Amino acid sequence: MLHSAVLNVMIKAAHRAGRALKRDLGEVEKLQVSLKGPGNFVTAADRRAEEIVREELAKARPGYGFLGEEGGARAGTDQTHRWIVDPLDGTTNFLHGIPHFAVSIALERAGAIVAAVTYNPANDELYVAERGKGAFLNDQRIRVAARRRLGDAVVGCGLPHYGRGSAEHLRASRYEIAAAQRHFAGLRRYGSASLDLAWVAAGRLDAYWERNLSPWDLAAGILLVREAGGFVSDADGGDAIIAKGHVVAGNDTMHRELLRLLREAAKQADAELDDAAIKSAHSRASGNPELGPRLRGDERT
Ligand code: LIP
Repeated sequence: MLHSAVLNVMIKAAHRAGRALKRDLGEVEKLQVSLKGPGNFVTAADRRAEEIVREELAKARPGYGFLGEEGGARAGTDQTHRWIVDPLDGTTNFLHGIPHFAVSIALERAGAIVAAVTYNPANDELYVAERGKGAFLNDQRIRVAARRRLGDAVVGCGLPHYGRGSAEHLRASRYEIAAAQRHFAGLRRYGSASLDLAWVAAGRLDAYWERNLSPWDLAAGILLVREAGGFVSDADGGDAIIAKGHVVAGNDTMHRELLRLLREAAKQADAELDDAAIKSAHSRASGNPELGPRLRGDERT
């Protein structure tokens, strides 16, 4: 299949980094059983993969800026182009030997994502898109799923976990999960935002949402979903996905309905907080020393 020159550069970089990660995954599997675990090794693998991607991209387009998860932002001489790169999205999966992670590369031109590559080296699945040219998985055209009934839909999400996410985020996610459980046929949490978005583009997931993400988790996936005919926005329904770090994606119906459910969940979470604050104020006013601290403790969950 014929790709543009710049997409070929991105594919080459993803393949090279992916090959290195696949070799490293074998090592990670051995290190699982060691007392020290594979932590340091994975950090080094992540950095190596970013270096490979950066080097490969810089060879072809030396002036472009670069934003990577590991090395941060590097300005280029060309002010209109920037690579946004996650060399290893799904680090926790990788660390545990779970073969669901990706090298994700996006090209931004004058603030808009114009090309995207997301590659899972473990199963050799390569997702690519260019603005206006459609989205492809291993050279086959992909489209978002056509399902309209929430009760038939399988939806992906990302959830706050140990060391990640504020108390507010945790509280909201409890209501979001409950809403998803009430309405959808299935809820999945795979641990790699770039692949979740690629899977929405490929019609495997009917919809997906996650908060608290970074630009490199999101950039390529936004274009993949749009080029596959899907809708993607921030959780407020706007276009500030990268700036706000939250995302909702699906076909038009799923996207709209998921946004609605998330708004309702946010209201319920706010009401819980107000309720706890009122009860706490009452207990302080009535001088009940038992009730106040206990309720304040509940707020922290
Ligand atoms: C993960 C992100 C991933 C997201 C997960 C998690 P990890 O972090 O990279 O994209 O879906 O919720 O936050 O595993 O790479 O540290």
